[in-house]
Amino acid sequence: MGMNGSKSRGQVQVLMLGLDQSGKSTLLYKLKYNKSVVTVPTVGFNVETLETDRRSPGLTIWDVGGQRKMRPHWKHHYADTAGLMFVVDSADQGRLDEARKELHQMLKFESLRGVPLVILSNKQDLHGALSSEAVCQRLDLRQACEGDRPWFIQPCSGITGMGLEEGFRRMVYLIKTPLRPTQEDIQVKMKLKGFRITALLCG
Ligand SMILES: Nc1nc2c(ncn2[C@@H]2O[C@H](COP(=O)(O)OP(=O)(O)OP(=O)(O)O)[C@@H](O)[C@H]2O)c(=O)[nH]1
Ligand SMILES: [Mg+2]
Repeated sequence: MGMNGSKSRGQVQVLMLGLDQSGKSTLLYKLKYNKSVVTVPTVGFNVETLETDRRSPGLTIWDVGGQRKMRPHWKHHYADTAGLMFVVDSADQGRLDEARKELHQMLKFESLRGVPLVILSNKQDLHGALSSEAVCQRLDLRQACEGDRPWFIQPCSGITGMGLEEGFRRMVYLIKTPLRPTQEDIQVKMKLKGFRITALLCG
């Protein structure tokens, strides 16, 4: 993955969410421009594209503001999302319960059913940052993703850049290798797209 690669095949939308101050905008600009920028809380959203290799779709990253007043708007971005990234400040233990609640609430939406999830366990450069396993437990990730959601937790730092490329590569991998959909998934997806089953064939 890079900034100036050749044209990739198609473009998919990746939604990046997380509490305010978790570091979403910082890590996005670090990855895209290799720069540490001074951010302000995002009101609305930022959109950036990331190039991938020739065989993978390019990523359009939607970085949506995470302040409490912004969170009711998250759901307006769920349609057509191929991948979810949820960023947590792994050094701020006091807000992990709040992060868990927001994450679990988001994952309940039908339109996000089966959409792969990468947790970016950010701010690993700070003293006291929790390990992936500890963050996984605090977010109750196994329970949140049980069933048909592929997921991965990636430690990273938006300041040093550590782990960022790996996290987005993992996202591409999960998007490209979906789990085999179950009958129920197909029915739900068809319903969401407005298909109706008008006749039942009886044997
Ligand atoms: N030490 C450290 N600080 C970070 C890291 N990532 C972001 N920060 C800092 O955290 C603060 C918030 O970063 P933002 O990128 O604005 O956070 P955000 O998640 O986009 O916040 P909203 O736009 O309000 O949702 C800034 O002061 C960043 O410099 C990191 O990996 N390590
Ligand atoms: Mg932001």
